[in-house]
Amino acid sequence: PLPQVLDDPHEVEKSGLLNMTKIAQGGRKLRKNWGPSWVVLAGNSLVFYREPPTTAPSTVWGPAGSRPESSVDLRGAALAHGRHLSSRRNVLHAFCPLAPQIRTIPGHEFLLQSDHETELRSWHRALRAVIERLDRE
Ligand code: I3S
Repeated sequence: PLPQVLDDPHEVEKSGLLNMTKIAQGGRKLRKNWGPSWVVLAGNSLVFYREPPTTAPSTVWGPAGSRPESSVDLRGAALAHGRHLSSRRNVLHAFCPLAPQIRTIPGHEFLLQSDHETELRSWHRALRAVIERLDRE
């Protein structure tokens, strides 16, 4: 699914450095593996890069020429506070179903975390706005 977004880049709505761990993939629970990630919100997607861009950010998809580590489709996604899933502070839990309209099918789940509460709140708002927009489409 990723080449499509690279061929047709959407405007970046938000990007920044967060701590991230996947916790489930295709409904299968994964062992946590927290690490820093350069996160880019654009179009229907949330894209994860290992490194922040070295050149002018915001209009490009992460570092020029670098491949994303992974990405998720936000259609049908749901957000929740991650307090039940982590001892860390300011944790956001995101669930992305494999089929956008079928939220009962297990999908991908990950946690986003920042030491700065305002930063995590602002990501929560931005993600919620995109998910709500996609819900109306
Ligand atoms: O949900 P858990 O199992 O308490 O998550 C912790 C573990 O993943 C731990 O690694 P080990 O697999 O070596 O136990 C990590 O170091 C912790 O960071 C995880 O918990 P937090 O509360 O940081 O999400």
